[in-house]
Amino acid sequence: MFDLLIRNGTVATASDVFPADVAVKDGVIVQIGRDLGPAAETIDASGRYVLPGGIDSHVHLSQPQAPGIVMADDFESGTRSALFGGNTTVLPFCLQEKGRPLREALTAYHALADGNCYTDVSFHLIVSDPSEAVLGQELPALVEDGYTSFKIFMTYEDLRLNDAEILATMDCARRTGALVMVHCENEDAIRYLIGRHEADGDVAPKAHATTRPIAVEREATHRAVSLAEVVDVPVVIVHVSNREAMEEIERARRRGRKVIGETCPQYLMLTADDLDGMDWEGAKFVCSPPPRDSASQEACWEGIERGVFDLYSSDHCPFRYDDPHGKLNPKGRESFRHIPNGIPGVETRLPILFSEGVMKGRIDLCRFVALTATNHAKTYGLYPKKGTIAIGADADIAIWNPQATRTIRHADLHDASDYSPYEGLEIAGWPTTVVLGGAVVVDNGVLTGHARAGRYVSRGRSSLAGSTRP
Ligand code: DUC
Ligand code: ZN
Ligand code: ZN
Ligand code: ZN
Repeated sequence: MFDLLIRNGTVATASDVFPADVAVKDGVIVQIGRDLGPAAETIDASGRYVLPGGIDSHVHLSQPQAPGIVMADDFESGTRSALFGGNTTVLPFCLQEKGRPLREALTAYHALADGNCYTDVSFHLIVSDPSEAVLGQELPALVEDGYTSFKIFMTYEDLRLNDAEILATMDCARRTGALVMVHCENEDAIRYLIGRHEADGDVAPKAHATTRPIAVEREATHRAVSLAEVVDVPVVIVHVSNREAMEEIERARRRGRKVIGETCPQYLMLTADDLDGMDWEGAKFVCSPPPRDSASQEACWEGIERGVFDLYSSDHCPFRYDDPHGKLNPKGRESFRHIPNGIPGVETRLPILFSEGVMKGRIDLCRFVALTATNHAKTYGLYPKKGTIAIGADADIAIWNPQATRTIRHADLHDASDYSPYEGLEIAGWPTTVVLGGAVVVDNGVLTGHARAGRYVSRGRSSLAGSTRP
Protein backbone atom coordinates (compact mmCIF):
# COMPACT_ATOMS: atom_id res chain seq x y z
CA MET A 1 0.00 0.00 0.00
CA PHE A 2 1.43 3.37 -1.04
CA ASP A 3 0.98 6.50 1.04
CA LEU A 4 0.16 8.69 -1.95
CA LEU A 5 -0.56 8.16 -5.62
CA ILE A 6 -0.57 11.01 -8.15
CA ARG A 7 -2.52 9.69 -11.12
CA ASN A 8 -3.04 10.67 -14.76
CA GLY A 9 -0.65 13.60 -14.83
CA THR A 10 2.09 14.54 -17.28
CA VAL A 11 5.44 14.15 -15.55
CA ALA A 12 8.35 16.34 -16.59
CA THR A 13 12.01 16.12 -15.65
CA ALA A 14 14.99 18.03 -17.00
CA SER A 15 15.20 15.48 -19.82
CA ASP A 16 11.75 13.97 -20.47
CA VAL A 17 8.03 14.67 -20.55
CA PHE A 18 5.76 11.61 -20.27
CA PRO A 19 2.35 10.53 -18.94
CA ALA A 20 2.73 8.53 -15.73
CA ASP A 21 1.46 7.92 -12.24
CA VAL A 22 3.81 8.61 -9.35
CA ALA A 23 3.65 6.50 -6.17
CA VAL A 24 5.04 7.67 -2.84
CA LYS A 25 5.91 5.74 0.32
CA ASP A 26 7.64 7.05 3.45
CA GLY A 27 8.32 10.43 1.86
CA VAL A 28 10.10 9.04 -1.18
CA ILE A 29 9.06 8.35 -4.78
CA VAL A 30 8.96 4.55 -5.04
CA GLN A 31 7.32 3.86 -8.41
CA ILE A 32 6.64 5.69 -11.66
CA GLY A 33 4.37 3.96 -14.15
CA ARG A 34 0.80 2.85 -14.82
CA ASP A 35 -1.76 0.87 -12.84
CA LEU A 36 0.04 1.42 -9.55
CA GLY A 37 -1.76 1.16 -6.26
CA PRO A 38 -3.56 0.98 -3.98
CA ALA A 39 -2.71 4.10 -1.97
CA ALA A 40 -4.01 5.73 1.20
CA GLU A 41 -4.47 9.01 -0.69
CA THR A 42 -4.89 9.66 -4.39
CA ILE A 43 -4.60 12.89 -6.36
CA ASP A 44 -6.10 13.08 -9.83
CA ALA A 45 -3.64 15.12 -11.91
CA SER A 46 -5.53 14.90 -15.24
CA GLY A 47 -4.65 17.90 -17.37
CA ARG A 48 -1.86 18.84 -14.94
CA TYR A 49 1.93 18.81 -15.06
CA VAL A 50 3.69 16.89 -12.32
CA LEU A 51 7.04 18.60 -11.77
CA PRO A 52 9.81 18.41 -9.19
CA GLY A 53 9.16 21.00 -6.48
CA GLY A 54 11.01 24.21 -7.21
CA ILE A 55 14.36 24.77 -5.54
CA ASP A 56 15.11 28.44 -5.02
CA SER A 57 18.83 28.56 -4.33
CA HIS A 58 18.99 32.32 -3.81
CA VAL A 59 16.74 33.64 -1.06
CA HIS A 60 17.32 36.04 1.84
CA LEU A 61 15.33 35.48 5.05
CA SER A 62 15.83 37.09 8.46
CA GLN A 63 19.15 38.48 7.32
CA PRO A 64 20.63 41.12 9.65
CA GLN A 65 20.54 44.62 8.14
CA ALA A 66 21.90 48.10 8.75
CA PRO A 67 20.62 49.67 12.00
CA GLY A 68 16.89 50.40 11.81
CA ILE A 69 16.26 48.20 8.77
CA VAL A 70 14.37 44.93 9.10
CA MET A 71 13.97 42.28 6.42
CA ALA A 72 10.26 41.66 5.85
CA ASP A 73 10.32 37.87 5.83
CA ASP A 74 11.42 35.44 8.48
CA PHE A 75 11.61 31.72 7.84
CA GLU A 76 7.93 31.17 8.47
CA SER A 77 6.53 33.81 6.13
CA GLY A 78 9.30 33.41 3.53
CA THR A 79 8.97 29.64 3.22
CA ARG A 80 5.14 29.86 3.26
CA SER A 81 5.34 32.22 0.32
CA ALA A 82 7.86 29.94 -1.40
CA LEU A 83 5.56 26.95 -0.95
CA PHE A 84 2.59 28.69 -2.56
CA GLY A 85 4.86 29.50 -5.48
CA GLY A 86 5.57 25.81 -6.11
CA ASN A 87 8.84 25.49 -4.20
CA THR A 88 9.76 22.71 -1.80
CA THR A 89 13.34 23.73 -0.95
CA VAL A 90 14.92 27.16 -0.46
CA LEU A 91 18.52 28.10 0.21
CA PRO A 92 18.84 31.32 2.20
CA PHE A 93 22.10 32.92 3.30
CA CYS A 94 23.67 32.79 6.75
CA LEU A 95 25.63 36.02 7.15
CA GLN A 96 28.91 36.15 9.02
CA GLU A 97 29.21 39.48 10.79
CA LYS A 98 32.68 40.95 10.58
CA GLY A 99 34.97 39.79 13.35
CA ARG A 100 32.56 37.04 14.41
CA PRO A 101 32.89 33.32 13.83
CA LEU A 102 30.61 31.71 11.26
CA ARG A 103 29.54 29.10 13.81
CA GLU A 104 28.01 31.85 15.90
CA ALA A 105 25.99 33.10 12.92
CA LEU A 106 24.91 29.54 12.14
CA THR A 107 23.73 28.88 15.68
CA ALA A 108 21.59 32.01 15.54
CA TYR A 109 20.33 31.21 12.05
CA HIS A 110 19.37 27.65 12.93
CA ALA A 111 17.53 28.95 15.97
CA LEU A 112 15.42 31.13 13.67
CA ALA A 113 14.84 28.43 11.07
CA ASP A 114 14.48 25.18 12.94
CA GLY A 115 10.83 24.27 13.36
CA ASN A 116 9.66 27.37 11.48
CA CYS A 117 9.80 26.32 7.84
CA TYR A 118 7.07 25.30 5.42
CA THR A 119 9.66 24.09 2.90
CA ASP A 120 12.93 22.27 3.35
CA VAL A 121 15.87 24.63 3.78
CA SER A 122 19.63 24.59 3.55
CA PHE A 123 22.04 27.49 4.04
CA HIS A 124 24.77 29.16 2.02
CA LEU A 125 27.40 30.97 4.08
CA ILE A 126 28.18 34.64 3.41
CA VAL A 127 31.87 35.07 4.17
CA SER A 128 32.52 38.69 5.14
CA ASP A 129 35.65 38.17 7.23
CA PRO A 130 37.97 35.56 5.72
CA SER A 131 40.53 35.50 8.51
CA GLU A 132 43.15 32.77 8.72
CA ALA A 133 41.11 31.03 11.40
CA VAL A 134 37.95 31.14 9.28
CA LEU A 135 39.64 29.88 6.12
CA GLY A 136 42.01 27.48 7.83
CA GLN A 137 39.77 25.80 10.39
CA GLU A 138 36.19 27.00 10.49
CA LEU A 139 35.17 26.75 6.85
CA PRO A 140 36.80 23.35 6.21
CA ALA A 141 34.90 21.93 9.20
CA LEU A 142 31.65 23.57 8.05
CA VAL A 143 32.02 22.15 4.55
CA GLU A 144 32.40 18.69 6.10
CA ASP A 145 29.21 19.41 8.06
CA GLY A 146 27.22 20.05 4.86
CA TYR A 147 27.54 23.83 4.38
CA THR A 148 29.11 23.43 0.97
CA SER A 149 28.72 26.87 -0.65
CA PHE A 150 29.90 30.39 0.21
CA LYS A 151 28.74 33.71 -1.16
CA ILE A 152 31.20 36.57 -1.34
CA PHE A 153 30.60 40.22 -2.25
CA MET A 154 32.64 42.64 -4.34
CA THR A 155 30.34 45.49 -3.28
CA TYR A 156 28.95 46.96 -0.01
CA GLU A 157 31.43 48.60 2.31
CA ASP A 158 30.73 46.20 5.18
CA LEU A 159 30.72 43.00 3.10
CA ARG A 160 33.12 43.43 0.20
CA LEU A 161 36.28 41.40 -0.02
CA ASN A 162 39.39 42.76 -1.71
CA ASP A 163 41.09 40.70 -4.42
CA ALA A 164 43.53 39.08 -1.98
CA GLU A 165 40.62 38.02 0.24
CA ILE A 166 38.68 36.73 -2.76
CA LEU A 167 41.68 34.65 -3.82
CA ALA A 168 42.14 33.27 -0.31
CA THR A 169 38.45 32.37 -0.02
CA MET A 170 38.46 30.73 -3.44
CA ASP A 171 41.54 28.79 -2.41
CA CYS A 172 39.66 27.53 0.65
CA ALA A 173 36.92 26.36 -1.71
CA ARG A 174 39.52 24.61 -3.86
CA ARG A 175 40.93 22.75 -0.88
CA THR A 176 37.56 21.81 0.59
CA GLY A 177 35.48 21.19 -2.53
CA ALA A 178 33.06 23.99 -1.69
CA LEU A 179 31.49 26.22 -4.33
CA VAL A 180 31.92 30.01 -4.35
CA MET A 181 29.11 32.34 -5.44
CA VAL A 182 30.13 35.90 -6.28
CA HIS A 183 28.16 39.16 -6.25
CA CYS A 184 29.94 41.07 -9.00
CA GLU A 185 29.86 44.86 -8.77
CA ASN A 186 32.87 47.17 -8.36
CA GLU A 187 32.40 48.98 -5.05
CA ASP A 188 34.98 51.73 -5.68
CA ALA A 189 33.36 52.66 -8.97
CA ILE A 190 29.93 52.74 -7.31
CA ARG A 191 31.25 54.94 -4.48
CA TYR A 192 32.69 57.34 -7.03
CA LEU A 193 29.39 57.58 -8.92
CA ILE A 194 27.33 57.94 -5.73
CA GLY A 195 29.59 60.84 -4.71
CA ARG A 196 29.02 62.57 -8.04
CA HIS A 197 25.24 62.08 -7.93
CA GLU A 198 24.89 63.27 -4.36
CA ALA A 199 27.04 66.32 -5.12
CA ASP A 200 24.57 67.14 -7.91
CA GLY A 201 21.59 66.64 -5.58
CA ASP A 202 20.51 63.67 -7.68
CA VAL A 203 19.26 61.48 -4.82
CA ALA A 204 15.98 59.93 -6.04
CA PRO A 205 15.65 56.11 -6.37
CA LYS A 206 16.46 56.18 -10.10
CA ALA A 207 20.04 57.19 -9.23
CA HIS A 208 20.48 53.74 -7.69
CA ALA A 209 20.50 52.37 -11.25
CA THR A 210 22.73 55.06 -12.75
CA THR A 211 25.34 54.63 -10.01
CA ARG A 212 25.54 50.90 -10.71
CA PRO A 213 25.91 50.84 -14.50
CA ILE A 214 26.64 47.78 -16.61
CA ALA A 215 30.38 48.55 -16.76
CA VAL A 216 30.57 48.15 -12.98
CA GLU A 217 29.04 44.67 -13.17
CA ARG A 218 30.98 43.67 -16.31
CA GLU A 219 34.34 44.62 -14.79
CA ALA A 220 33.64 42.75 -11.56
CA THR A 221 32.38 39.70 -13.44
CA HIS A 222 35.57 39.65 -15.48
CA ARG A 223 37.62 39.95 -12.30
CA ALA A 224 35.69 37.20 -10.51
CA VAL A 225 36.08 34.68 -13.34
CA SER A 226 39.74 35.66 -13.73
CA LEU A 227 40.50 35.21 -10.03
CA ALA A 228 38.70 31.84 -10.13
CA GLU A 229 40.93 30.94 -13.07
CA VAL A 230 44.07 31.89 -11.13
CA VAL A 231 43.00 29.66 -8.24
CA ASP A 232 41.53 27.01 -10.58
CA VAL A 233 38.07 26.65 -9.06
CA PRO A 234 34.58 26.67 -10.52
CA VAL A 235 32.52 29.72 -9.66
CA VAL A 236 28.88 30.80 -9.65
CA ILE A 237 28.15 34.31 -10.93
CA VAL A 238 24.88 35.22 -9.24
CA HIS A 239 22.14 37.61 -10.37
CA VAL A 240 23.48 38.47 -13.83
CA SER A 241 21.56 41.40 -15.33
CA ASN A 242 22.91 42.09 -18.81
CA ARG A 243 24.63 40.92 -21.98
CA GLU A 244 28.12 42.20 -21.21
CA ALA A 245 28.34 40.21 -17.97
CA MET A 246 26.96 37.19 -19.87
CA GLU A 247 29.73 37.60 -22.42
CA GLU A 248 32.34 37.44 -19.65
CA ILE A 249 30.84 34.13 -18.54
CA GLU A 250 30.83 32.76 -22.06
CA ARG A 251 34.39 33.92 -22.76
CA ALA A 252 35.60 32.20 -19.60
CA ARG A 253 33.81 29.01 -20.62
CA ARG A 254 35.50 29.12 -24.02
CA ARG A 255 38.81 29.13 -22.12
CA GLY A 256 37.63 25.89 -20.49
CA ARG A 257 36.55 27.43 -17.21
CA LYS A 258 33.62 26.09 -15.26
CA VAL A 259 31.41 29.11 -14.66
CA ILE A 260 27.79 28.77 -13.61
CA GLY A 261 25.49 31.67 -14.43
CA GLU A 262 22.37 32.71 -12.54
CA THR A 263 19.71 35.21 -13.51
CA CYS A 264 16.50 36.31 -11.79
CA PRO A 265 12.95 37.40 -12.70
CA GLN A 266 13.74 41.10 -12.19
CA TYR A 267 16.21 41.06 -15.08
CA LEU A 268 13.62 39.49 -17.38
CA MET A 269 10.65 41.62 -16.34
CA LEU A 270 11.77 45.00 -14.92
CA THR A 271 13.81 47.93 -16.24
CA ALA A 272 15.57 50.91 -14.65
CA ASP A 273 12.54 53.00 -15.66
CA ASP A 274 10.63 51.22 -12.91
CA LEU A 275 12.89 53.04 -10.43
CA ASP A 276 11.58 56.34 -11.76
CA GLY A 277 8.10 56.20 -10.15
CA MET A 278 6.21 59.10 -8.57
CA ASP A 279 6.69 59.90 -4.91
CA TRP A 280 9.64 57.57 -4.23
CA GLU A 281 7.67 54.53 -5.54
CA GLY A 282 10.81 53.65 -7.46
CA ALA A 283 12.24 52.46 -4.14
CA LYS A 284 10.11 49.33 -4.58
CA PHE A 285 12.40 48.26 -7.43
CA VAL A 286 15.78 49.03 -5.86
CA CYS A 287 17.90 45.89 -6.02
CA SER A 288 21.48 45.15 -6.97
CA PRO A 289 22.47 44.82 -9.70
CA PRO A 290 19.64 47.09 -10.83
CA PRO A 291 17.22 46.17 -13.60
CA ARG A 292 18.53 47.57 -16.92
CA ASP A 293 16.68 48.16 -20.20
CA SER A 294 14.66 46.17 -22.71
CA ALA A 295 17.80 45.12 -24.63
CA SER A 296 19.21 43.65 -21.42
CA GLN A 297 15.92 41.87 -20.75
CA GLU A 298 16.12 40.35 -24.21
CA ALA A 299 19.75 39.33 -23.59
CA CYS A 300 18.79 37.60 -20.34
CA TRP A 301 15.97 35.73 -22.10
CA GLU A 302 18.50 34.60 -24.69
CA GLY A 303 20.74 33.43 -21.85
CA ILE A 304 17.85 31.44 -20.40
CA GLU A 305 17.18 29.85 -23.78
CA ARG A 306 20.79 29.21 -24.85
CA GLY A 307 22.21 27.95 -21.58
CA VAL A 308 24.35 30.90 -20.52
CA PHE A 309 22.26 30.59 -17.37
CA ASP A 310 22.03 27.30 -15.53
CA LEU A 311 20.14 28.80 -12.63
CA TYR A 312 17.04 30.96 -12.41
CA SER A 313 16.53 32.11 -8.82
CA SER A 314 14.36 34.73 -7.17
CA ASP A 315 16.98 36.63 -5.12
CA HIS A 316 13.99 37.18 -2.83
CA CYS A 317 15.30 39.92 -0.54
CA PRO A 318 12.12 41.43 0.90
CA PHE A 319 11.63 44.80 2.55
CA ARG A 320 8.35 46.51 3.21
CA TYR A 321 7.81 49.66 1.16
CA ASP A 322 5.63 51.86 3.34
CA ASP A 323 7.50 51.23 6.55
CA PRO A 324 10.12 53.15 8.56
CA HIS A 325 12.11 49.89 8.80
CA GLY A 326 11.89 49.27 5.06
CA LYS A 327 12.30 51.11 1.78
CA LEU A 328 10.84 54.37 3.17
CA ASN A 329 13.07 54.53 6.22
CA PRO A 330 13.88 58.13 7.21
CA LYS A 331 17.33 58.10 5.59
CA GLY A 332 16.01 56.24 2.55
CA ARG A 333 13.76 59.20 1.83
CA GLU A 334 16.81 61.47 1.81
CA SER A 335 18.94 59.51 -0.62
CA PHE A 336 18.72 56.38 -2.75
CA ARG A 337 21.94 55.32 -1.01
CA HIS A 338 19.98 54.39 2.12
CA ILE A 339 17.17 52.45 0.43
CA PRO A 340 17.67 48.81 1.36
CA ASN A 341 18.66 46.74 -1.67
CA GLY A 342 16.39 43.89 -2.63
CA ILE A 343 12.92 42.98 -3.79
CA PRO A 344 10.45 40.21 -2.96
CA GLY A 345 9.78 37.44 -5.48
CA VAL A 346 10.01 33.93 -4.06
CA GLU A 347 6.32 33.19 -4.77
CA THR A 348 6.21 34.69 -8.26
CA ARG A 349 9.53 33.30 -9.60
CA LEU A 350 8.14 30.07 -11.02
CA PRO A 351 4.80 31.38 -12.33
CA ILE A 352 6.63 34.19 -14.18
CA LEU A 353 9.01 31.79 -15.97
CA PHE A 354 6.23 29.32 -16.65
CA SER A 355 3.95 31.99 -18.09
CA GLU A 356 6.49 34.13 -19.93
CA GLY A 357 8.84 31.28 -20.83
CA VAL A 358 6.97 28.00 -21.30
CA MET A 359 3.52 29.29 -22.27
CA LYS A 360 5.00 31.83 -24.70
CA GLY A 361 7.18 29.16 -26.31
CA ARG A 362 10.59 30.57 -25.33
CA ILE A 363 11.61 27.42 -23.43
CA ASP A 364 10.22 23.92 -23.15
CA LEU A 365 9.07 22.20 -19.99
CA CYS A 366 12.34 20.27 -19.57
CA ARG A 367 14.34 23.48 -19.62
CA PHE A 368 11.91 24.97 -17.12
CA VAL A 369 12.51 22.06 -14.75
CA ALA A 370 16.28 22.28 -15.22
CA LEU A 371 16.37 26.04 -14.56
CA THR A 372 14.07 25.95 -11.55
CA ALA A 373 14.92 22.68 -9.78
CA THR A 374 17.35 20.15 -11.25
CA ASN A 375 20.29 22.47 -11.87
CA HIS A 376 19.95 23.98 -8.40
CA ALA A 377 20.10 20.50 -6.86
CA LYS A 378 23.14 19.54 -8.94
CA THR A 379 24.96 22.80 -8.37
CA TYR A 380 24.50 22.82 -4.62
CA GLY A 381 24.88 19.16 -3.68
CA LEU A 382 21.24 18.10 -3.31
CA TYR A 383 20.96 15.85 -6.36
CA PRO A 384 19.47 13.23 -6.88
CA LYS A 385 17.70 13.33 -3.52
CA LYS A 386 16.07 16.54 -4.72
CA GLY A 387 15.45 18.29 -8.03
CA THR A 388 13.91 15.49 -10.06
CA ILE A 389 11.05 13.00 -10.28
CA ALA A 390 12.83 9.67 -9.96
CA ILE A 391 12.59 6.50 -7.94
CA GLY A 392 14.36 7.11 -4.64
CA ALA A 393 14.09 10.90 -4.80
CA ASP A 394 12.30 12.84 -2.05
CA ALA A 395 8.61 13.17 -2.91
CA ASP A 396 8.85 16.95 -3.34
CA ILE A 397 6.39 17.65 -6.14
CA ALA A 398 4.52 20.62 -7.58
CA ILE A 399 1.37 19.95 -9.60
CA TRP A 400 0.80 22.71 -12.14
CA ASN A 401 -2.41 23.70 -13.84
CA PRO A 402 -1.41 25.22 -17.18
CA GLN A 403 -5.01 26.43 -17.62
CA ALA A 404 -5.01 28.52 -14.45
CA THR A 405 -4.84 32.24 -15.14
CA ARG A 406 -4.10 34.81 -12.49
CA THR A 407 -3.20 38.44 -12.16
CA ILE A 408 -0.40 39.01 -9.68
CA ARG A 409 -1.75 40.93 -6.70
CA HIS A 410 0.27 41.30 -3.55
CA ALA A 411 -2.92 40.81 -1.58
CA ASP A 412 -3.03 37.20 -2.86
CA LEU A 413 0.60 36.40 -2.05
CA HIS A 414 1.88 34.98 1.23
CA ASP A 415 5.04 36.91 2.07
CA ALA A 416 5.28 39.59 4.75
CA SER A 417 6.24 42.43 2.45
CA ASP A 418 3.59 44.98 1.45
CA TYR A 419 3.95 44.98 -2.32
CA SER A 420 4.94 42.92 -5.34
CA PRO A 421 7.20 44.40 -8.03
CA TYR A 422 5.03 42.46 -10.50
CA GLU A 423 1.64 43.80 -9.40
CA GLY A 424 -0.84 43.51 -12.27
CA LEU A 425 1.17 41.04 -14.35
CA GLU A 426 -1.08 38.49 -16.06
CA ILE A 427 0.08 34.91 -15.50
CA ALA A 428 -0.88 31.74 -17.37
CA GLY A 429 -0.24 28.58 -15.35
CA TRP A 430 0.10 28.22 -11.59
CA PRO A 431 1.21 25.49 -9.17
CA THR A 432 -2.03 24.50 -7.47
CA THR A 433 -0.98 21.52 -5.33
CA VAL A 434 2.37 21.00 -3.61
CA VAL A 435 3.71 17.83 -2.00
CA LEU A 436 6.61 18.01 0.46
CA GLY A 437 8.27 14.79 1.56
CA GLY A 438 5.16 12.88 0.50
CA ALA A 439 2.70 15.11 2.41
CA VAL A 440 0.20 17.31 0.58
CA VAL A 441 1.04 20.78 1.95
CA VAL A 442 -0.88 22.95 -0.53
CA ASP A 443 -4.08 21.34 -1.79
CA ASN A 444 -5.71 23.16 -4.70
CA GLY A 445 -4.47 26.50 -3.41
CA VAL A 446 -5.30 25.81 0.24
CA LEU A 447 -2.55 25.50 2.85
CA THR A 448 -2.63 22.05 4.47
CA GLY A 449 0.99 21.93 5.62
CA HIS A 450 2.40 23.53 8.71
CA ALA A 451 5.55 25.38 9.66
CA ARG A 452 7.14 22.39 11.30
CA ALA A 453 7.03 20.28 8.15
CA GLY A 454 10.11 21.78 6.50
CA ARG A 455 13.41 20.26 7.47
CA TYR A 456 16.98 21.47 7.40
CA VAL A 457 18.92 19.61 4.72
CA SER A 458 22.65 19.04 5.02
CA ARG A 459 24.22 19.14 1.56
CA GLY A 460 26.90 17.19 -0.24
CA ARG A 461 29.50 18.86 -2.39
CA SER A 462 28.50 20.28 -5.72
CA SER A 463 28.78 17.81 -8.54
CA LEU A 464 30.42 20.74 -10.35
CA ALA A 465 33.12 21.47 -7.77
CA GLY A 466 36.40 19.62 -7.69
CA SER A 467 37.24 19.96 -11.35
CA THR A 468 37.25 23.07 -13.49
CA ARG A 469 36.71 21.24 -16.76
CA PRO A 470 33.16 20.79 -18.07
N1 DUC B 1 22.60 40.89 -3.34
C1 DUC B 1 21.78 39.92 -3.28
O1 DUC B 1 22.12 38.83 -3.66
N2 DUC B 1 20.55 40.10 -2.83
C2 DUC B 1 20.07 41.32 -2.42
C3 DUC B 1 21.04 42.38 -2.31
C4 DUC B 1 22.30 42.08 -2.95
O2 DUC B 1 23.12 42.92 -3.12
ZN1 ZN C 1 24.14 39.72 -4.30
ZN1 ZN D 1 20.63 37.88 -3.09
ZN1 ZN E 1 8.15 48.12 10.68
